[in-house]
Amino acid sequence: MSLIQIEIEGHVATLMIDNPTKRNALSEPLIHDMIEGLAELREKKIRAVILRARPGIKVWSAGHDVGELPLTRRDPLGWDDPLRKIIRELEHFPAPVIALIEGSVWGGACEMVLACDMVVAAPDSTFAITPARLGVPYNISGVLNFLNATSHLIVREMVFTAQPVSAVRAERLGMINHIVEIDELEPFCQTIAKTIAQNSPLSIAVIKEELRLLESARAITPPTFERIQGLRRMVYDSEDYREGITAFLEKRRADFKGR
Ligand code: LCV
Repeated sequence: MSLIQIEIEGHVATLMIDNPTKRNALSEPLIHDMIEGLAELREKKIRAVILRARPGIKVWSAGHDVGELPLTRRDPLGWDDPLRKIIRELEHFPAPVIALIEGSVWGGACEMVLACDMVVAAPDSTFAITPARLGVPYNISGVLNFLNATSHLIVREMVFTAQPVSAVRAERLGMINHIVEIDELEPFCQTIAKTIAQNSPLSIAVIKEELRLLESARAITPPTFERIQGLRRMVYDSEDYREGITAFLEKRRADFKGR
């Protein structure tokens, strides 16, 4: 059974992630279905996509499926990790993706939402960047996605505290486009999507790709990249990394020792 639902109306599609028992954790099966769904929408030359969870949801997505994070000595956020794949799919999708947010957004799902082209959120929704809560060494393009979404001071606060930020504060910071009352969210996003769909899909696709290329244009030398990978490896090889994941799975607070 698919973990997503797709509705198409003219040039606009709605892709709903739908695995509430696992709090829409970004598991390999869910991401597989999302990628297949986006491929279908690309085939149909859809001109705007609304990415949402079930109406009234309390947890939009709990982020990476922690049960899928490797406990062995392997990069948990490598190129082929499902989370990295879906973020690239959204960034490369030729039409704008509008994230319609209700409830709380956690960790890798927060990056996934911020990798969309627009974010429209209910007033009581929240956004949390959680690697430090689990002991995960986030990957460099993911950190860059956060830096492209808001100031370095806010990224530091969100990463170091791992505490949720309200939609009201996120909008004030320019991290999200609009706050809309819950019963207006769907029509509001549909109006934006239909407006986009009336414009040139070719021009939009090219400018979206230009923006992606410019946002990711950072000079980083091979030794610098290798040094960062070495630092990240020290973390995912550490006892703290294993403790963070084990504690989550055992439903207890992690006791980090700094080793
Ligand atoms: C697997 C889950 C998850 C989950 N994975 O419901 O950014 S990084 O680096 O951290 C990156 C690696 C990442 O994204 O990591 C994940 C970051 N996510 C989080 O830290 C949020 C973890 N989840 C929670 O804090 C709570 O589940 C929230 C607050 C989201 C919802 O709490 P609530 O009380 O409503 P439960 O915690 O009872 O969860 C319901 C079921 O979903 C599973 C959880 O294990 C439980 O499964 P069981 O019913 O089998 O016990 N679940 C929740 N989040 N990320 N599984």
